[in-house]
Amino acid sequence: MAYQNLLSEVKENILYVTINREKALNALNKDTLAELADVIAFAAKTDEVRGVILTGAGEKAFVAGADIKEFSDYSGQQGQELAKHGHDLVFNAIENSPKPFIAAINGFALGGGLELAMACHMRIASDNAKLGLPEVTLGLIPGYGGTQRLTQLVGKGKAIEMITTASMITAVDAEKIGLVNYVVPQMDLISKAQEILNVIKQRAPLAVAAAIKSVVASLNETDGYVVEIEEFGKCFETEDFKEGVSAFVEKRRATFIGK
Ligand code: CO8
Repeated sequence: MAYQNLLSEVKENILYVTINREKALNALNKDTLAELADVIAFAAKTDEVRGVILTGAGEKAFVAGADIKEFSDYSGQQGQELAKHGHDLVFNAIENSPKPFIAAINGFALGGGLELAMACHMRIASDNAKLGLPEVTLGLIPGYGGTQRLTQLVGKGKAIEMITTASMITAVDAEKIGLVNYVVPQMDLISKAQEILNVIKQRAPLAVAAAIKSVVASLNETDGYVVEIEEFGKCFETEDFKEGVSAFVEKRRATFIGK
């Protein structure tokens, strides 16, 4: 499969997917999301694929979020549509995949990047990784399932603290609160993910798929996702959103006015 923004290959029944926009810290633009949707669908329907390892190119970032430059002038309606589209084709598609997905978090996992990792069934972080949901610094909230999945993984108190402070946490702290399964040196990241998938490969594929489906079914609060998409769209109508994005692009601190 030849993609512009992804590297992908199947080796020994494992599909390796690398988001390959290193200069933009692997930020998720529309084209990357479309390619991810394609490769996720491929994984689901291809018997040869028994598990997926998803990572980012380079040693600095897994994914530094949705591509801020792309959505800077979106309306509320466009924001909602983008979020809904992403939920359906990428984030929920990963979570509902019959094949286990492991996020190998090789650096920053921020905003949509952490949301992507949280949609995966397991997360392994390298010891230099930093994780966070910085959307409120842009006048937004997480729009790719982050308010729901972070709460499921770490509980309400920690989730609200992380989302409202927008603070990044270290990989070690992420492991302490259950946000990642393991922390390993960067050079061991992929081999740790392989080790887990090599065990799963020996198990019954239909039972593995049924187990994933059942665990995911126990967690999903559909209404929460609907609320998140609506609230996310409303953020685009605020002056603070324009200010947050301008400040990011101009590399300065944002001044918010609460409108
Ligand atoms: N989008 C676009 N470009 C980005 C992004 C991003 N999320 N992150 C980094 N980049 C670009 C930078 O603009 C820079 O490009 P250039 O060289 O052209 O100026 C390049 O990547 C390198 O980044 P920095 O120079 O900033 O690198 P630093 O080492 O100084 O800082 C950080 C690294 C701390 C990761 C910093 O880049 C940063 O704060 N990035 C933004 C993180 C962020 O706010 N992420 C959340 C985005 S919003 C989001 O994900 C919403 C999800 C829901 C969306 C739903 C539908 C729209």
